[in-house]
Amino acid sequence: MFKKILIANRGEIALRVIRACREMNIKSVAVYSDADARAPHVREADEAVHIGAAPSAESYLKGERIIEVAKRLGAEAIHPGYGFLSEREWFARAVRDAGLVFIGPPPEAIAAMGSKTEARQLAVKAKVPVVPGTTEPLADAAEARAVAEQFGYPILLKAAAGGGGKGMRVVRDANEIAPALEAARREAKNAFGDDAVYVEKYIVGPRHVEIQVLGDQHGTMLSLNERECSIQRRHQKMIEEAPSVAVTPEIRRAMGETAVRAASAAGYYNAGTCEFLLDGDGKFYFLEMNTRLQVEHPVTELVTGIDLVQWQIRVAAGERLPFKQKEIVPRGWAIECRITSEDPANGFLPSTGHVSYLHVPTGPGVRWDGGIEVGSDVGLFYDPMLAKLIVHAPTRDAAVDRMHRALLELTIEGVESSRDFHLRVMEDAEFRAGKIEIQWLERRLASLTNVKPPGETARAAAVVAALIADRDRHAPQRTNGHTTPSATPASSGDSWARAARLDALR
Ligand code: MV4
Repeated sequence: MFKKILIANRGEIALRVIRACREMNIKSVAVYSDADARAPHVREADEAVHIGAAPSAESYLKGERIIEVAKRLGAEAIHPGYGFLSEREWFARAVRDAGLVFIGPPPEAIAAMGSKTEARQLAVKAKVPVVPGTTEPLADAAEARAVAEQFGYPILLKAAAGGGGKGMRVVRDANEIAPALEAARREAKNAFGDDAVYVEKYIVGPRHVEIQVLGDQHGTMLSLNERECSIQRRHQKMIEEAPSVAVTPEIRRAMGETAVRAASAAGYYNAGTCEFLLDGDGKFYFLEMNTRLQVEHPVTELVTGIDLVQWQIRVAAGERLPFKQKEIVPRGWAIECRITSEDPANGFLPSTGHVSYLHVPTGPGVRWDGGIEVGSDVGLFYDPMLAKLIVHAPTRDAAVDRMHRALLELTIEGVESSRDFHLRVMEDAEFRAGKIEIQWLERRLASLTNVKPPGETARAAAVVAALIADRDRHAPQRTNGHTTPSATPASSGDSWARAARLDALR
């Protein structure tokens, strides 16, 4: 086993990997930018090395510099986390060429899955169902029209180099094809430096369901079953769960076998995720493969009991997976809420500030994978995700209740967060019934972020003003500028207690 691992990342995922290392008696090396000099991952690692200025292009994306640090400090392997260098083929290759181990898939598999058209060709060859469409980039609009006439409108133009919805255009009739193709090409060129676009039939109202796979370097590839990821906004997932209410044991087996076939066809090992669209009839289509550990991996860990990060490290070191597919049975229900520094009451505007108070939920079945603490400064250099709140319970209903309870316990002061938004989702009847698909959140957003009954905001503000006035009468010596509550209480039930608690804190 490795004696020392460098973590080429920051925030909650760096802490997650450091925790796995410590449990495995492996030394950890953190790297950090100017902005992260006092970040928790720097303190928790056994060693930490400054690698550059705050912008990620000058620090967390400096692959060669990070490899130099690993060699100098005697680390044998590098864990890339997610984002940053995690899906850069050149980095995985450079790590290998430096005589170190990249804790992830081989560079060849990253390259094969990085091109959407190449991934589709690979899938078709492996008899993996894909959405009807082309597997080669389009030459012109006439070609797209021919596909549309074969499968019917709407169609979807997609960037071959794409991901995250960039360079994507829905086309509803023949007249829209030419301008949509031009727009998709322009967007793809800007985002990926490659204007290749292909076409698929547009699937209306599907769920986004993905399969976690885990493979060793001796030919074992396992499906760790599905995650339901339909609750997303502008291609950013906000809530994930495992299992999915829409996945029957038959679909689970078929989708799992399909994901294993796709991964094996790419020569994959380590942890990876195959994304699918699942329609209302139980038909599923392979979309793409993410060749990294994903943000939402904890829900899979909680329902399978398998520590994905520890197994990533073990298989990277050459160990064999000791599990059999039939031993992997989902137990209970897990839900994750991404706690971001975005203000739901203000169009999810990114919020910045100094974390002046933090109360983290605990109690039965609650897990907090966080990257902030009291004293953290939340800026705009990196992703707005502050933490993930994850719960596990015997049933979906119990998990929703538990998440609601945990969110009520959560207090973050000094920066706006998505907490209240998540509370409203947990209270939503459609969400509770599991009636969700990829468009659900954007359709419901207005009502979820503005559910205050008329007059409640004013009433809540009046109560808070009275509390503040009362406190100031008893403690007139207060000096700092925090005289108004930073969060407007969002609904009855939790708002009064919270207002009083915030006031007591001040
Ligand atoms: C689709 C689709 C409908 N039909 N492909 C969005 C990002 C990229 N990973 C693929 N995406 C989609 N591809 C066909 N043929 C709908 C989406 C899509 C989506 C997929 C997953 C999660 C959220 C989504 C939100 C909007 C559109």
